[in-house]
Amino acid sequence: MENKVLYVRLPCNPIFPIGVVYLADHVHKLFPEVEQTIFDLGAVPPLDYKTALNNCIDKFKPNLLVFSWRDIQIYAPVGGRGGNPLQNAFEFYYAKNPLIKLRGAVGGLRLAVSYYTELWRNIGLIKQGLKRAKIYRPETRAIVGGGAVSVFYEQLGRSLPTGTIVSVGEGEVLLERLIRGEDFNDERCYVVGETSPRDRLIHEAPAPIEKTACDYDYINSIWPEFVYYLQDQDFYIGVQTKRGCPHNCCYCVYTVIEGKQVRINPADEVVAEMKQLYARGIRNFWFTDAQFIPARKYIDDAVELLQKILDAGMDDIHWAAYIRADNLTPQLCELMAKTGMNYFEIGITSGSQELVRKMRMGYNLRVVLENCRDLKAAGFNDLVSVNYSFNVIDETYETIRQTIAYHRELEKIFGADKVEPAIFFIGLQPHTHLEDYALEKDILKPGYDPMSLMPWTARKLLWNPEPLGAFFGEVCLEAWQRNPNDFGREVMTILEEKLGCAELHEALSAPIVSKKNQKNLVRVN
Ligand code: B12
Ligand code: SF4
Repeated sequence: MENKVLYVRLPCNPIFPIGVVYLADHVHKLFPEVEQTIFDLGAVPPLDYKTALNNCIDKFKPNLLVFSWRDIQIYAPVGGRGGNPLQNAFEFYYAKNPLIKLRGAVGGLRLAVSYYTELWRNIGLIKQGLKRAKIYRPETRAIVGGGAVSVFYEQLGRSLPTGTIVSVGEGEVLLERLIRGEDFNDERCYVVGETSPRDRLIHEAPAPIEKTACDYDYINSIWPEFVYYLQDQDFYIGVQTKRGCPHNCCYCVYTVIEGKQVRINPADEVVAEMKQLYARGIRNFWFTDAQFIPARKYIDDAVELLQKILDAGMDDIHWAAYIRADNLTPQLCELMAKTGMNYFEIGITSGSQELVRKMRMGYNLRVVLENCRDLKAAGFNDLVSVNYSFNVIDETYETIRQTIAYHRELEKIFGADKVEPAIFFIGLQPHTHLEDYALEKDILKPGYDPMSLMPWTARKLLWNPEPLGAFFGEVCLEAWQRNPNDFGREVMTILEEKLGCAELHEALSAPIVSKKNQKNLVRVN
């Protein structure tokens, strides 16, 4: 019997399901005869998940179920699906007032319930889907992948049905092999109950495939709900322009999931893809790259792409991305402003050059400031989100003062209302240098469960170690109390009230430390 592939995007906040769209497009280009359907649970009300999935399977009768699971981790300084996770956790851990502590405990409990409910619900949907599809095609296989699976592949396998293929990173080649009926054991995957994940599986390099423009006419034909994403004028549709990030930031797993080898999607193909969306009325694009300009040597690629976007006549679009602002030139800044970049996130993590170096971020903060000035001069007048994660490693009152000085300088450049300090606390992820560091320092024990939301584990995974942990806890609690709607700015204000502000030159200089004395953030891969 012929292959029929059903892509199920598991429930998710309304983010465009670019992963399954690209997979379906890739498979179609290689195997035009294979029938495919995309079913997006992100566009279905929660009460209808089970029935809607059953109906879809009854109608389509697939023999390959491709489940895409995007996110699991929820620590963020914003309201998540079950409330504000960071606030709840901090109230529970740090509040002195017993009533607030209790509120934190209740909130945390509610959150834990919602977290575990979502986890088990998604696993339940995979089991249910597989069982249903087997009624029609007993040989049906389930394969799971996506961002969440890539991070937690070792843990998730334990709860999935025997025979399920658990995939890490990009799924294009694995699907190709499956459809051809070829052996796929050397791909970044394992089969529940049959094989175990190889040691350091996630560190294996992804296959170097060259991406071509997604064929949205075809996608439209296999995905009736596509139009749902076209209706909202404020919605940012994902377009990938490259894969991979060469950096080594201590807490980051993107560089491992996507690999360190940067693979550029040809600019003409990216533009051809955007033009199809543009023709359907889309004006907002999110370049979903781990970093839009991963290093200086990719500046020319970014210039080429943006110039081609202009040449294609798409001069009324907006776009956003993660930007390493150390890799800009005046020419690129001009093109960014001209092509309508209206939001970007810089993940400098700290405004202290010394800490930035210790965290292996590879940023030169002075260069970031110079480039931001160029960007402003080029006419950029929109929002910048600067991601700070306090207390990652070796934070002191002095480095906090430096971060404040740095942030105030960014405000001088862009305007205080345009620079949004996004205060994150790192959610420790497996396969990162920070995990190695935590294990080495005995903060975590080998065999810990990185998915656990039990308070004793979560307290360590939500990275805010002592001696400064309690201090940050109290500052954040005060910020939520004073101004919950402008949390990030309020945190900066309180920190400045308490500690003052360093001179900018102190923030920008990192004293050279001899190798011997340098705090060792564990081995390099
Ligand atoms: C861009 C991005 C964003 C953008 C998205 C913009 C947009 N409009 O699309 C923004 C900034 C908005 C964002 C927000 C968040 N994000 Co985000 N984001 C990313 C990032 C960098 C790229 C995702 C992407 O679109 N890639 C491009 C597409 C093509 O790849 P893909 O979807 O992963 O699909 C490929 C593979 O995964 C695989 N695949 C996918 N499904 C399947 C299924 C099968 C069976 C197979 C075999 C393969 C497969 O093949 C696909 C094609 O190659 C990833 C990190 C990363 N580098 O992967 C994090 C990531 C997905 N985000 C993550 C998280 C947690 C979030 C947030 C929840 C953070 C927060 N706490 O607020 C939010 C909220 C998201 C929401 N649902 O509301 C996590 C998810 C895992 C986790 N830890 O739980 C990731 C992995 C980062 C991380 N390491 O923690 N994010
Ligand atoms: S630059 Fe960004 S994507 Fe790359 S390793 Fe650092 S944090 Fe991760």
